[in-house]
Amino acid sequence: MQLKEQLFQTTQARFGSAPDQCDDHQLYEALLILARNMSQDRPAPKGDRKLYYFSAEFLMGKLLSNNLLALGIHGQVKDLLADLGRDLGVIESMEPEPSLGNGGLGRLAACFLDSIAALGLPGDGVGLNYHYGLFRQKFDRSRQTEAPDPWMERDSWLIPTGVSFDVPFGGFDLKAVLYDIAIPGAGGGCANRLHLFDVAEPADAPWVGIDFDKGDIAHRLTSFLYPDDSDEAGRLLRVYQQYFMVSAGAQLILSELESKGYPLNTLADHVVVQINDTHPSMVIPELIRLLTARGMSFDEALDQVRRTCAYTNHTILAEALEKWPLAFIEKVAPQLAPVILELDRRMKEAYPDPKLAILDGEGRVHMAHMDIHCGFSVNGVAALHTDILKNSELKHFYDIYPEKFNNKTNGVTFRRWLEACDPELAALIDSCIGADWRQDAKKLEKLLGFQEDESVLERLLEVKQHNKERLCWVLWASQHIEVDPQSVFDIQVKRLHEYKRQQMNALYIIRKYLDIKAGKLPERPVTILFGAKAAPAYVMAKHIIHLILCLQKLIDQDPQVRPWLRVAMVENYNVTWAERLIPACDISEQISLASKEASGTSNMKFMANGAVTLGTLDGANVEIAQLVGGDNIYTFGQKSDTVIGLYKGEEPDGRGYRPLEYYHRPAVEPLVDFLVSPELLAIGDPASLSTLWKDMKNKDWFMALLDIEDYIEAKDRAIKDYGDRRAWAKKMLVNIAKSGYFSSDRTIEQYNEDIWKLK
Ligand code: 26V
Repeated sequence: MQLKEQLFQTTQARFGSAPDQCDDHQLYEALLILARNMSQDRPAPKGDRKLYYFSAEFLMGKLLSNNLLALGIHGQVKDLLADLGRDLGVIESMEPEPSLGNGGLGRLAACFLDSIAALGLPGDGVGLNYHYGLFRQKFDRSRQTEAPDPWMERDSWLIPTGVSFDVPFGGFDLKAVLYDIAIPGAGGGCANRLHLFDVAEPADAPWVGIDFDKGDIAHRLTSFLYPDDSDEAGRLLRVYQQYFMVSAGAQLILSELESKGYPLNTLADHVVVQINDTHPSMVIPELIRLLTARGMSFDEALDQVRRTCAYTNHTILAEALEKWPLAFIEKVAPQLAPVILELDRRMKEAYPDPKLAILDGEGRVHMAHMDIHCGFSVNGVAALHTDILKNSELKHFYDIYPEKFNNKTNGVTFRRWLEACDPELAALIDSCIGADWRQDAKKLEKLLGFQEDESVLERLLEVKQHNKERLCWVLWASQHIEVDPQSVFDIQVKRLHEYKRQQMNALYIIRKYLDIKAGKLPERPVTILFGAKAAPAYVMAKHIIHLILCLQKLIDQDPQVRPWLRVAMVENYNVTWAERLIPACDISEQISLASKEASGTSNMKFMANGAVTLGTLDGANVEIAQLVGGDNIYTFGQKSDTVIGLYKGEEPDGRGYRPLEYYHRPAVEPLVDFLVSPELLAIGDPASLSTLWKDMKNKDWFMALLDIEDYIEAKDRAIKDYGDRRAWAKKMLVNIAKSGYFSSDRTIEQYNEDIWKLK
C-alpha cells in the first residue's frame, strides 16, 4: 500500500478524519502509529547467538525522525506533508522526549542500539520503563528547581507484549510486565527490541527528585529514573529497581533460550550479556540462582555465567562505583545473598588480597569486583580510560586477569548526530564526496581533499552560520534570550559536575567581564552557552549553576559588556536541545580534569558538526587530538599522570595539590574573589556564592585553579584564530573528516569482534 494511503487509513481509524483535517499533534500520532507498526512488522536479525544489552538508562531522545530515517521513508513523509502544506519539523516537535537517562551513559546505550540494528546484529536492550524521566529543570531566581517529567502519552512507542515474569522480593512478589520499543535498523530490513519492564499497577503520581515515599515499591518501582546523586533511602529504591530489571531480564533470556530449543548448558554459546556500568551487575548472581534452581550445579552455573557476561566500566570516580550494603540485598532479594556470599568465598579462596574481595570488611558488595571476577571481559570506554583502569584503578584485577581487559572507545550514531540534526551540512558533504559516508563514516576522510577548495570552505562557514541563526531563533522563542549570531559560539553541555569543571568556564567569563569593564575589549564578541542539570542533592553543582545564572544576569543588565560577551544557560538541557546546539557550535568545551572523564561523547558529536575542541587531554579528547593534529584542536592543562600523582600527594613536592597557592597568583585571585564581589552579591545568594568561593580557595577537589591560567590563554587563542575565517574553516573541515572514527558503528563492530562474537 502507498504511504499516502496508509497515512489516510491511520488518521481515519484513529481520529475519523483525513490527514488534511488533522492538527499537528494528531498527525504526529498518526505517523508514530505508522512507523511503530512498520518497525514492529520487521523480523529480528538472524543468528543463533544473541546479545542482551542491560542498562539502567536508555536516553533515546525523540524517535519519530530517527525511525522514519531508519525505515527509509523520511523523505517521502516530508514530501507528503509538504503537499498538505505541513512541515515535518513542526510535527516532530509534538513528540515528548523520553529522558530515561542522566547523560552520557544512557545516550551511549541509545546510540549502541541504533548501530546494533543498523549492522543487522541480533541484540536487544533490557531496561526499565520509567514513567517520569530525569526531572524537568526550571530556573527560578537564578537557581535550578526540579519538576516532574512525564513522557508517556496515550500513544507512545511502547508496544505491550503480553509477556510478564514474577520477580521475588523479600516478603512479596511483583509482576514485571514487558513493553517493547522496536528499533529498526537503518538501511536494512530488520528490527531489534528495547525491552522495558514495568510494574503491573503503576502509580499515577508525579514523584520527582528526592522528595517521595519510598515505601510503596509495588506501585512506584518504575515511577522515575532516580538521579545519580541520591540520599540513603533512595539508594534502597535503586536496589529494588536494579533487581527488578535483572531478574525479569534474566528470566527473559532463559525463556527465549528454552523457546529456541537450546538446553541451559548452552547458555554461553547462544547468549552474551553486556553489563552497562554496574547498575545491572546483579544479573550475575541472578542468572546463577535461576540456573541452579533449574538443577544445574553451582560450578557449572558459574562457568556458564562467566562465559556469558561482559562488563563495561564508565567512570573511575570512587563515589560512583557502586558498593551496596549486603544488608540492602538481604532485604530486597534475600535469595540472592547466599549466591553472592558463595561467589565471595570462592574468590577469596583463590585470591586472598582484600583489594580483590567482592564483600569488604564493612559488609558492602563491590559490584564491579563481582563483574570482573565473574565475567569474561572488562572494557573501558576510551584508550586513556582503559589505561588508567589497567594501571591504577583496577590494577590489582589487571594483574590477575590481563586477558579480560580491553578498550572500546565510545562512538555516536552519525544518523542522529549528523544526518538528522545537521541536514544542511550532510547535504554539503554529499555534494563533495557522495553519500556513502552515511553507511561508512570513515569515508568522511575523503573531505581532506577539499582543504584548499575555497568554495567548499565558504559553504562550510555558511552552513555553520545558518545553524547559528537557527539556534538564535530557538533561544529567543523558548527563553527570550537574545544572542548575536555573528559572535563566536562557545558551548559547554553536559551534566553539571565539579570534575567537568563548568566553574572554570565561569572564571573565564569573569576574566572577560573584568577586562571589558576596564576597557580592554576581547578580540571579538563571544557567546558562551551552557546546558546542564545538577543532581537534586548535589549541592555544590547547584551552586555552580547559580553562579552561571548570576553571571548571565549581570551581563544582561550591562550595556557596556553585552555587545562583547553574552552568557546563556538553556533550561532543561536534553537530547533535543543537544540536536539544536551542537550544529551551531564553533568551540566545543571539553575541559574536565585530566583522568576524570572516562570518554565523553558530546566531544565526538561537536567534532562531526565542525566545531573545534578546546579541551584537556582527557577521555576521548586524547584520541581526537591524535586524529586531527595540533593545528586543529586547542589542548591545555596538566596531563592525567600529573593529576593522578597530585591526588596521591606526590607532586610537586610530596604535598599534593594546594589550591591556595594557585589562588594567590595575581592572575587568579581577582577572578575567584569576584564570586563574593558586591556586583555579584547584589544579584545572587550570598550563602551560595561564598560557599563556592571558600571551596574553590581551600578545597577545589577537581583542581579548577590548577589549569585556569592555561585555559584562559588557550581559549583566548582559539577566539583570536576564529578571525581568520579561511584557516578556521579548514580546521572545521579536518575535524569533520576525522570524526568518522567516532561512529558507534565502528565501536559496535569492535565489541562484536572482540567480545560478543555474534555471527
Ligand atoms: C555517577 C555518579 C553517581 C554518584 C554520584 C556522582 C556520580 C558521578 C558520575 C557518575 C557517572 C556514571 C557513569 C557515567 O555516566 N559515565 C559516563 O559514561 C559516558 C559513556 O561511556 C562517558 O562518555 C562519560 O565520560 C562518563 O562520565
